Amino acid sequence: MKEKIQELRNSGLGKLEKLVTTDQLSDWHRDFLGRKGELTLLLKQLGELPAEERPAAGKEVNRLKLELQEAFDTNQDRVRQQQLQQELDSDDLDVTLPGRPCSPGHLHLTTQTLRKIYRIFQEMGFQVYEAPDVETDEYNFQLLNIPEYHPARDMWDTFWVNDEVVLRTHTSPGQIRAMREYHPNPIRVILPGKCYRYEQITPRSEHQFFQVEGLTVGRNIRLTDLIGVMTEFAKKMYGQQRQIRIRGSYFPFTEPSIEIDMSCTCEGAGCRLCKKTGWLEIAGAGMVHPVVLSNGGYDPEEWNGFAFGMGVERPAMLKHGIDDIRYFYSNDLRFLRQF
Ligand code: FA5
Repeated sequence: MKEKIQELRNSGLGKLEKLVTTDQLSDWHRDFLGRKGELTLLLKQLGELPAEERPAAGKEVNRLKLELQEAFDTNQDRVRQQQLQQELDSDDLDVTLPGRPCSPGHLHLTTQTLRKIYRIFQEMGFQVYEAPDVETDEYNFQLLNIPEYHPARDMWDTFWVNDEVVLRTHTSPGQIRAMREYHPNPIRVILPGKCYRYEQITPRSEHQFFQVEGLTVGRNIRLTDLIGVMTEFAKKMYGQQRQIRIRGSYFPFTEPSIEIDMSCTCEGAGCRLCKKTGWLEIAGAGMVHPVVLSNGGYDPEEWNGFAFGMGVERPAMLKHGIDDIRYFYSNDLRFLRQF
C-alpha cells in the first residue's frame, strides 16, 4: 500500500507541475481528486487491507489527499498568473491608464416629487393605495357618477382600448376600488399613478402624466378638514409662507366641488408663472358625492369624506421653474442631470 501511495504522489505532483492551462488543471483535479479519481480508488482499496494495517494506511492516504490539494491550489495560482501575463503581453492593454469614471444614476424628477408627496401625506396618516392603469368604463366613469352620454365625459379625452376598457384618464377610479376593499372601515389613502389622455401635447399638457389622488371616508368629515390637509401639504411642499385659496368648481364625483389654488412665490407682485394673478392651481377636490359613496359600499346617510386629485409634473414644474412638461418624458440627460 505504501508503494501505491508513493506512486500516486509522484505521478500526481509530477503531472501537476507541467500543466499550463486552467482546462488541464480541471482535468487533473478530476483524475486525481475527483469522485472517481485515483485517490478515491485508493481509499476504496483500504478495505481490502488486514485490519491492523488499515489505520496507518488510512492516515497516509489522507495526508496524501491534503498534499495533493495544496499542490493543486499553488499550481492553480501559478497557471492563472501565467495566463494573465500572457494576455497582458499579447494585448495592447495598458493597465496603468486611469479608468473611465462611471457616473451613478439617480432618481427621475417625477419619482423624487412623488416620494416627497408620499412623505408629506404619510406624516398626516395617509396610506398609499395603488390601482390599475388599465380600467373599465365602469370604474373610470360610471361608478364615479358619469353615466354614458353624460356631457362631463368631455372633460377627459380618453384612450379607448375597446368599447369597455380605457387607459385611466385620472386616478379617481381608485377611489371605488379602495372603498370596496376597505369597507366597512374608515379610509385615509393617497392613490398615486400614471394617467393617460388623448390630448394635444403642449408645454403644459402631456398625453401621459402622474396624478396623486387623496380619499378619506369617515363620519363627520368636513370641508374644512380638506382645506386643512391641503394647506399643510402646500406649506410642506412649497414653503411655510404659502397660502391656500378655494374656488367653486364642478366634478361629477364630488359635491360640493372646489379647485384649490396656492399663493405664488411672487407674493402677488405678478409673474409669468402665475400669469400675474398671484395664485397657482394645485388640485381639484371636494366632498365625496353620495352616489360615489354608495357605489363604494358606504351608506351616505352614515358616512362621508373628501377627495382631491392633483398632478405631479405640473407641481414639480412650479417648484423648479421648468417651462415645458415634455422634458419629463424626453430622456434628455442634460435636463435629468439637473435634479
Ligand atoms: C381630475 O382629473 C379629477 N379626477 C381630480 C379630482 C379628484 C377632483 C378627486 C375631485 C376629487 P383634472 O382633469 O383637473 O381633474 O386633473 C387634475 C390635475 O391633473 C391637473 O390639475 C393637472 O395638474 C393634472 N393634469 C391634467 N391633465 C394633464 C395633462 N394633460 N398633462 C399634465 N398634467 C395634467
